[in-house]
Amino acid sequence: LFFMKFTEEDRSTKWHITFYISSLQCPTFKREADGTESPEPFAARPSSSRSRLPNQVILGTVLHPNGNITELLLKEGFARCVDWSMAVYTQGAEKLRAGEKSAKERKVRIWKDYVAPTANMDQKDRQFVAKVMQVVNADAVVVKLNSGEYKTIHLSSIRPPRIEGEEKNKDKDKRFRPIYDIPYMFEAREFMRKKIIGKKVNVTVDYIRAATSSSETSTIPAFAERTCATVTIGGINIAEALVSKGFATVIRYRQDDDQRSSHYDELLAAEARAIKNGKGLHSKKEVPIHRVADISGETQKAKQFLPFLQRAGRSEAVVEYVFSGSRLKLYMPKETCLITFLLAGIECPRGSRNMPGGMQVAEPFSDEAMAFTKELVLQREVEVEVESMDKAGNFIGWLHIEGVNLSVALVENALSKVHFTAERSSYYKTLVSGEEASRLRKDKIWANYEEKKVEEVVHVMEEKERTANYRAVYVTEITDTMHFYTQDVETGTQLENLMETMRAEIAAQPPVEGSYAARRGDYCIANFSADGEWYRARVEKVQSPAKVHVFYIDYGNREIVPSTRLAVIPPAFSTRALAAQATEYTFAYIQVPQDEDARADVVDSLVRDIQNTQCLLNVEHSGVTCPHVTLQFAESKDDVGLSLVKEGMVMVDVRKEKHLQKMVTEYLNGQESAKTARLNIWRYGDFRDDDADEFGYKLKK
Ligand SMILES: *[C@@H]1O[C@H](CO)[C@@H](O)[C@H](O)[C@H]1NC(C)=O
Ligand SMILES: *[C@@H]1O[C@H](CO)[C@@H](O)[C@H](O)[C@H]1NC(C)=O
Ligand SMILES: *[C@@H]1O[C@H](CO)[C@@H](O)[C@H](O)[C@H]1NC(C)=O
Ligand SMILES: CC(=O)N[C@H]1CO[C@H](CO)[C@@H](O)[C@@H]1O
Repeated sequence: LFFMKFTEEDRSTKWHITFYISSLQCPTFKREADGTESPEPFAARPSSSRSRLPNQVILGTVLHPNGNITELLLKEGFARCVDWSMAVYTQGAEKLRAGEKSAKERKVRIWKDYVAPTANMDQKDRQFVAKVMQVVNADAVVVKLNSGEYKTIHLSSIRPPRIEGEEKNKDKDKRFRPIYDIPYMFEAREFMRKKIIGKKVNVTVDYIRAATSSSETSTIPAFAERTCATVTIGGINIAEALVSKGFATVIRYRQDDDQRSSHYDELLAAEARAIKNGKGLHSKKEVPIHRVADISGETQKAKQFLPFLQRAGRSEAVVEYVFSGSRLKLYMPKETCLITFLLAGIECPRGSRNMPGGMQVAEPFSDEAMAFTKELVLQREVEVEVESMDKAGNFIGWLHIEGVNLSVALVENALSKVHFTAERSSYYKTLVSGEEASRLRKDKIWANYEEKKVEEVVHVMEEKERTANYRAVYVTEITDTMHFYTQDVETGTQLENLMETMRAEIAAQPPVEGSYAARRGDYCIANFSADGEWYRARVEKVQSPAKVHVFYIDYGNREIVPSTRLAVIPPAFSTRALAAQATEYTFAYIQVPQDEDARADVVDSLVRDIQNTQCLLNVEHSGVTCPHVTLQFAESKDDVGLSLVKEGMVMVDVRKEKHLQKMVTEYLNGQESAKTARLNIWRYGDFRDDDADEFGYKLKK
């Protein structure tokens, strides 16, 4: 709406003002090559001879008591929206787009042949929720669909930061890495990564950009086909957020080009704001520079850096790339460097690779291991503990993400084996028990394992009879995983004597508090919190001087104590004088319930029945971490494991060795009676394989 002010003399003049209805373009007359003009469909009769916009125009809206002319023309398919003018339209742009949209959908007038860019797509392919697995550069994401399939999605209508060709080749000696070397690319990627990595997003496909070849004669595509979409999280359009921060710009289109974002006007408005506020790419300030030292594969540099990382303890890192299940590229933000990192303690199946002797085929489950690692850590913030380095300058260590140790997780998921070098580490026990569980489940890499092993065992042991040499032991400790520690009753007095003299000697010459520096693996004496007495112990881990993890070698229990409660072990009482008295065992013929609650019930009942009591013990067969045994109550001579089976608290682990069959049968009979009586785990009946999972048990086939 506009007003004009007329002077006295103007009143005598007749005025004719031409102005344009803002935001519209109506069909007009095209000038043909021969100079004649021909009308586009639905063009009005020419009222004047001009066919091009003059330099200075007046834009306006024509209002009529019946409504809004602009909206009406759009809604009836007489006109289409004009992008540049939409941006200056002060209010209600969405109403105009909606009018145009309605005309398109109804295919009226100029839209009679209109086909929407995604018209031939299924609704479920057009709009869906998916999980973001990776942020690619600064304008695309890889998402995981509900089907488990991965798909690359480009953000509609935006262009990421870029630089021209020559810039790129400026410094020939330096490897060009777009993410760090293109101004604002890193900021853009980080912004997206922090906001959406690992999260569920809404994807609305706007258009599919067809593949284009690099030249008319070439068949090599310059661009592969792209799925372009509007990606939102919690109602925020990621592309709009990027543009408003000045981390991307908006692509301009031909007027009739419909291959664009469904929120195109918002993108334009965001860009206008970013320009006005001098954000990011529109800023007049110096561009932020990321001087990143790439020391992956640089042995010399890596060597200098190693002690620094080792001393640092846990360091922050972002996983930039996953080469395989156990090989990663990390960005260390504090140190601003890139390193190659290998997971310690495990043997991960290798993918196919080129070797001097030819192509090496991939080991089974190498792809699964890689997918597992990618899903868990790619582009996530993690913590690493660097332990050492290999000859090629790759760092080796442990990687933690949200309380999960990746090496342990791979082993627990049957995607890696424990490597012997893990023995020194404080994660060894966890690794080994994870491996044992995977093997029992015959999962993935262990699918064919047991048969082979049992055959060997049977072969060696066929002639052998089961030996039953029960000896008296004292059960001192029961762990959460149903392992237990015992002392031999026979050497019991020796231990008592040793402790008595040791304590007397220490009392006579008390250690200076705080003089002891704990080191992993060392034997020492520890002042046990429960009774304030000295016991022999071994340091398992030094988290900090205030948190030292100790293992009481004569009793099998563990504790975290400050180093002030520790002291040097007097040599006369070392393990040479008397070996560590606690020995670790686990039960033969029974499966440790995987379900935590079920396991806790069993452990409670064991603590009640046998902790700090004398029992009889017989070794049945060897195991990965410790011997598998049967225990008998000292008085009744009843079998402890069998009574658990009979109560329906655990399931039988069926051993195949011939000489153990009599025991196995006895246990299986006990299990049948528990099933019939529907005791404990059998209270819902005999569950099938599928249910077993749910209850946390694995039945053997
Ligand atoms: C005409 O449309 C514009 C934009 O949608 C709006 O701001 C204006 O209020 C409308 N006028 C009438 C009378 O509907
Ligand atoms: C996806 O969109 C729906 C409906 O618009 C909304 O309820 C939901 O919260 C959105 N989800 C995400 C992850 O943004
Ligand atoms: C063990 O430590 C406690 C508390 O620090 C102390 O009171 C006690 O005397 C210590 N015991 C021995 C035997 O030194
Ligand atoms: C110290 C630590 O982070 N340990 C973790 C290693 O990974 C396992 C399994 O993922 C976790 O249970 C441990 O807590």
